[in-house]
Amino acid sequence: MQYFTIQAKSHREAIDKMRMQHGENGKILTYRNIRLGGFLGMFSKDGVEITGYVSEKTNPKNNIQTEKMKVLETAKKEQTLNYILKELKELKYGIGKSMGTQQQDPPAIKTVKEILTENDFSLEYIQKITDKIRNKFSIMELETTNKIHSDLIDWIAASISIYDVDEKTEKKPKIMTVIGPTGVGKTTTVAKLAALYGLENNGKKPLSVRIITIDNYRIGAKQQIETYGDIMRIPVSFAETPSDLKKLIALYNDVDIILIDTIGKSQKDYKKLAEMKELLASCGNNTSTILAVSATTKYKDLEEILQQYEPFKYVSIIITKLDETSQIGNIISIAAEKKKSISFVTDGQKVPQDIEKASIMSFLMKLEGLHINRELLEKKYGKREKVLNEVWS
Ligand SMILES: Nc1nc2c(ncn2[C@@H]2O[C@H](COP(=O)(O)OP(=O)(O)O)[C@@H](O)[C@H]2O)c(=O)[nH]1
Ligand SMILES: [Mg+2]
Repeated sequence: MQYFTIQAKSHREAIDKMRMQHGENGKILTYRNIRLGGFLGMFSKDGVEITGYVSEKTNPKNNIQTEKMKVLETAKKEQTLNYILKELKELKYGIGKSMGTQQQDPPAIKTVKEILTENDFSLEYIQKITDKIRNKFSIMELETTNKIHSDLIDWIAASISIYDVDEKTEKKPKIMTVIGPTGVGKTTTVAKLAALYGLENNGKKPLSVRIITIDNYRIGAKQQIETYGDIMRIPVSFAETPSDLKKLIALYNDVDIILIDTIGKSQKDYKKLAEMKELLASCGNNTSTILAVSATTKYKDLEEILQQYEPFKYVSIIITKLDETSQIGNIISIAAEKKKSISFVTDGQKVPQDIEKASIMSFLMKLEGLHINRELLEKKYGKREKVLNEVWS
């Protein structure tokens, strides 16, 4: 039981003080008149003193009153309040998570999940990004997306790895082999690449380029690449066996670039894939194999394709058909998770202009639902490189 003693100038004031401190639960036990203040018995005044105790019986109405009083008391202790506020600000959602407590997503996390899902990012990717956000930002900051927006873009940008084919100085001739599933646009891309390197472009001196195709299986395939070769005046040859391929490469020993277009086989056709691998093995070590995948492919299928082509030891990826989709999260996710770099992107059927060297910006510009400040981001990540002017269409 809690007891109290209250002194005041009058009975009324003593009761008021007691109500202030203890609400309706203050009960009076004794009452007496006293002298208050003064100095050596002089100048003192009449007063009263009450003693009493705090009843533990609670009355809901009074309780609210008491609570209010308590809050006001605490509010006065500003220092304490500021301290609590500071602690709260620094409290991260990640902490609660690591303690295994279930909690609702704060607004910013919810929004980010929605945006990334809309863009077709994988669950694993979304999880990684939201973990980063939780660990960096406080509960207060996660009330809106304002604070996290630019970090989100930076993290996405950081997850994209670009492969610059031209930076790698290999000895001549440089052999680029394009592999990948049927219909993704390998042949079209080889024609675009041939133009990119073999035609005069933006004042750059054209390189000597040769095309070899080992796609002799499909009717019309031969004609398709030959037509491109004719228009660009770039020689096209055909190889059916490893020895054909070896002979051709030896023949082109002084050119700058040899582009090899390959058979488009389903990634499920293991036998054909193995045959092709054997054939390509005769190209030697100076080959940079590039896997072409279409941006329109589902994440799950991309996973399987990347896996099936793993034995070819491709060094980079070309993303085709970027024009056919507005969601590119699938591509960014799979490349990030499998640690693959992207060398080119193609965004249309027109040969040769619908190709560009992959750049961070070419992906960021396609993200939906994020505020992309192009100028600012270009300063950070460089411009997109539209490599070809319209030579012909
Ligand atoms: N929209 C679009 N279509 C493309 C692109 N690249 C290739 N294609 C088309 O995809 C189809 C298959 O292309 P092809 O080069 O024959 O594919 P391959 O079987 O891998 O050699 C053709 O109709 C091409 O015009 C691209 O970037 N965007
Ligand atoms: Mg083809």
